Amino acid sequence: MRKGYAELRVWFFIAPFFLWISLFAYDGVYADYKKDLTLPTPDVQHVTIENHAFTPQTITISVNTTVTWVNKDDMKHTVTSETGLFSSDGIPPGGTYDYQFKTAGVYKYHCKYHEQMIATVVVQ
Ligand SMILES: [Cu+2]
Repeated sequence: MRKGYAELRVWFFIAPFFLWISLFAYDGVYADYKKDLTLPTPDVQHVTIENHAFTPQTITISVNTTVTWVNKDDMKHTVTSETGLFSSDGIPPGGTYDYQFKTAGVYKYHCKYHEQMIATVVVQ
């Protein structure tokens, strides 16, 4: 048997090992890469506007959570902060309004059109 052929046979057995090692290493590098690319996704919570009420009437969320109000009534409502911090325009039936709460606190709000519609967002 010629020497060159023997070496080729050795590589035939060794090469898959190197391939396996390199794939393993790549997987580790790629996992780190993916981890770096993954930004924290902002949390979103929903409040439903239905039957002239906000549900839940008090929602407790963590800082940086966005609240999306969904109007399921057949008339316009607003989401209006007691302090003027945020205020939607009239949200039409089927419409939504988003607000992101970046500071801990207790935020009372109401609907401009219907005084009895009051609710609270607690940010902690
Ligand atoms: Cu209203």
